[in-house]
Amino acid sequence: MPSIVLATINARYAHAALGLRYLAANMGELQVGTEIVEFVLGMRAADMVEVLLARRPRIVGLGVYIWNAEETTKVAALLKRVAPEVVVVVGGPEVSYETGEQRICALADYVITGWGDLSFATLCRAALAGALPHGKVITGEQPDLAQVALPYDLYNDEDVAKRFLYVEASRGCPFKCEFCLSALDKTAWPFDLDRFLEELARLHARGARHFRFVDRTFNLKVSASLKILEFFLERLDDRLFVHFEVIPDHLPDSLKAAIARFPAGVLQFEVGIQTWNTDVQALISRKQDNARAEANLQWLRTHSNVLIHVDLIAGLPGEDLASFGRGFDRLRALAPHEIQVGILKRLRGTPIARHTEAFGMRYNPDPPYNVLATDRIGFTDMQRVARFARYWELVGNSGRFACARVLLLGAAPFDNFMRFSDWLFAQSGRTHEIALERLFGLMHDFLTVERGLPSAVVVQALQDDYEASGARGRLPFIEARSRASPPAVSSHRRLRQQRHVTGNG
Ligand code: B12
Ligand code: SF4
Repeated sequence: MPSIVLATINARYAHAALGLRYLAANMGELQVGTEIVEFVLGMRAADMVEVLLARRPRIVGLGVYIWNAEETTKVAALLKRVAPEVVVVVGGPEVSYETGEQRICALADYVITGWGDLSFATLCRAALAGALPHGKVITGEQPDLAQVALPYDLYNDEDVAKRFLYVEASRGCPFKCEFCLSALDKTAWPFDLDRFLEELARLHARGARHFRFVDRTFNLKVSASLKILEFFLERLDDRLFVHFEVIPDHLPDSLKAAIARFPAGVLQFEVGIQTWNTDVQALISRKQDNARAEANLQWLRTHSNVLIHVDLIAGLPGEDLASFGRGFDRLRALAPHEIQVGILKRLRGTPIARHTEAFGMRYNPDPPYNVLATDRIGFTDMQRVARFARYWELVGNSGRFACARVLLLGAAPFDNFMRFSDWLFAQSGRTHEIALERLFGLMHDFLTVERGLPSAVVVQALQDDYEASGARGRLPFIEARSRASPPAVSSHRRLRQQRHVTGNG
């Protein structure tokens, strides 16, 4: 039985927790008595506590992040109620700042802020020796990365076969974007590259093919980026998939040459644009050369096979809806594979808080701390943007409406999609769980009735999308409508009606 359990609630099963594996890898002599237990959002707190207590731990360490803060608070509360003798330690980005304001910190016996790699083991040693420290909040020690044991052997065979494997070639970020927690880092610290690549090679030899780099900026130090890309170029196969977070305005020719050698389906870049508005960029201390970013995105789209996801943030201080819309259209013109529209969040500890009063920023007091209104975007419009973001995932990013999307966006993507989004919500009253086939029908109605596009054109586009999704036969809403035709109508007339709808007549 382990005496120490390290647990967290992941956003989904596919996301394995790298942070806990670092802690476990650095437990030293305590490692044999340490077990990692991972949960997934949606599980009941009492059931999680039962799983934890079944291990009869003396210490439970909980990894707390924005996506699991509320659930983990419930776990900590139940744990301390049922088994008060268990020492509960919390750590992770969510409890690294504003600890005095959080119920989970009040419930826990100890809070380790920041890096936990070495400090968790130190605390456990003290606790097991009966020498518990007095203060509750412990500042995590920043380790010399050369001294940190790498955690990759702790990915088990199931992780290797079925989950995203998070890997880390560097920690920290030298930039200071005020909405981001990494703005608090002084710089970026690299792991020894050869040592890291040896670990990657071992994972690859065990069958791992899905790697996600958590480095804040993969292309910061080009010599290291090139070496990593070379590593993967030497191991290309049909299953390989590698994800990187990339800054958009830094793609020197040597890097482009390496990127261009990858076939389709291997590389995915998440590129933060966040805003094109230079006044807003200045306000939030984001240094970005827009012209260069634009040229690089264009290059990636036309000269490489990289799958490009670009992030935009709505609700930044100083940005109104019109400016956000212009930014969306500017990005759309560059045709990235996905645009990820996020609503600004006030993450605990981030410097963006300094703009709260001047820009009338009203944030949700509970996770995910999304902005509800600003002096330029009122609550009602922010709600509209949030629905826009959700529907954009369904229609714009899902890849299911490649043909119909062209009709939908037309020459004014933001305005047209916002109109669709408002209409769709009025019709359906929901942003989740809209059956795909119903969505096809609603798209048809919007494009024909609201936008006045010819039915034949719309049906053809939707039918093409439907077939591209692997479905056979006619679109179900057309089928349903033809079935619903009154029996008195002659088959000849029914056929004519049907042709009218399908555009084949
Ligand atoms: C992977 C990831 C995700 C995954 C989820 C992973 C999972 N396990 O489920 C996905 C893609 C789903 C995701 C989504 C989001 N994420 Co995210 N994500 C990350 C990312 C890139 C990597 C995390 C990681 O493995 N880091 C490497 C390890 C080594 O660091 P670490 O986890 O921080 O762990 C260290 C310490 O925190 C501490 N520690 C960790 N656990 C414990 C436990 C104990 C007991 C102790 C003592 C210490 C300790 O010690 C570790 C070693 O030093 C980070 C950025 C980053 N590079 O860290 C952002 C990050 C965690 N995400 C962040 C945010 C804001 C989000 C989103 C809200 C973004 C959005 N869409 O707007 C969403 C929320 C999703 C939701 N469902 O609500 C913020 C977190 C803010 C917060 N307070 O938690 C981060 C830090 C990014 C940032 N720079 O702002 N994310
Ligand atoms: S948004 Fe990206 S570049 Fe800016 S501080 Fe965060 S990680 Fe660094």
